[in-house]
Amino acid sequence: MTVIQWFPGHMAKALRQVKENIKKVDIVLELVDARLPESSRNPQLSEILQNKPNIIVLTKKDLANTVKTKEWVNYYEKNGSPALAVNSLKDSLKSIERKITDVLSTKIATQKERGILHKRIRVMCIGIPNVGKSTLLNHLVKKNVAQVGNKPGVTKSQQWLKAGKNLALLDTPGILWPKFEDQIIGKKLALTGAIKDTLFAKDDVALYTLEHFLKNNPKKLTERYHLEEGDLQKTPVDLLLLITKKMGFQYDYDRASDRLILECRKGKLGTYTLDEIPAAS
Ligand SMILES: Nc1nc2c(ncn2[C@@H]2O[C@H](COP(=O)(O)OP(=O)(O)OP(=O)(O)O)[C@@H](O)[C@H]2O)c(=O)[nH]1
Ligand SMILES: [Mg+2]
Repeated sequence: MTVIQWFPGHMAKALRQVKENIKKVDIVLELVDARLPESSRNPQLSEILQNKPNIIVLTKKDLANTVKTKEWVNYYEKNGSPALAVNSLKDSLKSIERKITDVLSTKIATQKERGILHKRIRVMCIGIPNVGKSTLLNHLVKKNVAQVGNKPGVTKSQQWLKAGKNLALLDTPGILWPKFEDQIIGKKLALTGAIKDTLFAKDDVALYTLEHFLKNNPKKLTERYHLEEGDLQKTPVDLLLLITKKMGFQYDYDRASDRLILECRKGKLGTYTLDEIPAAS
C-alpha cells in the first residue's frame, strides 16, 4: 500500500505563524470537517490552543450524516469544548457570532465595567486545508475578500478581515501534521479533499471508499452504480473492477477511482460520516 505524503514545507511555516499570532487573538475557531470531525483535528493545533478560548466548528454539515453531526456536537460540548455545525454556503452564521459572545461573556462584561465598549473581538480561524476557513470568514464579513477554492492550499498567508463593528477575523493557511497515527486517517483526509490529489494513490482511497459504503450504505452504491444484490458480496477490489467497467472505462481503474472519489466528495453517494464517536470509557 502506498504511504500518503502530505506535509509540504510551507505548512511548518504556517504553523509557526499560528503560534506567533495566537497571543494576539481573543478566541480561536477550530474548523473541522463534519464528515470526519476527529480525523480532521490537527493534534499540533490542539496543543497550541492550550487555555485559549476556542470553539469547534464542524463545517460542511450538508455533506455529513445529520444525526451523527448532532452526536458529534454533543460529544464535544460534553467534553468541555463549545461546538456547533454549519453549512457555510447556506447558513446565516449568526450562530457563530452568538457563540463567540457567549464564550467570551465574562471578558466582555469586564471590559464594559472598565468603560471599554467597542473593542473588536479578535478571532483566529484555523484548521486543515480545504475545510472551509476562508469561505466561513467571507460569509461573516459578507464580502468575498478571502480567496476560496475547491482544492487544498488556496490560502497562502495569514490575512486580517473586518466583520461589521464587532469582529476582526484572521484567516490562516490550512495545516496538516507530519505523521498520521493511522493510515486510515490519511485516506479519510484524501477522500474528503484535504490532501492534494497528486500526493496519494487514488486506487487506495477508492478501495477505502468502497469498504466504507459496503459496510455503511450499500444501498447508495447499488443505486449509483446499478449493482445487483450479489455484487455486494464482492471484495472491494473486485467491486472497483466491476464499477470501472460499468463506468465504461474498461480496465482503467485509476480513472474510475478518480471519478468515484469526486462523486463521493460531491455528495452523489449521499451524506456520510467517516468517524465514529469514541465509546464512553
Ligand atoms: N458543501 C459545502 N462546501 C463548503 C462549505 N464550506 C466551504 N465549502 C467549500 O469547500 C471548499 C474549500 O473552501 P475554502 O474556504 O477555500 O477552504 P479553506 O479551509 O480556506 O482552504 P485552504 O485555504 O486551502 O486551507 C470550497 O469549494 C467551498 O465552497 C460548506 O459548509 N458546505
Ligand atoms: Mg483558505
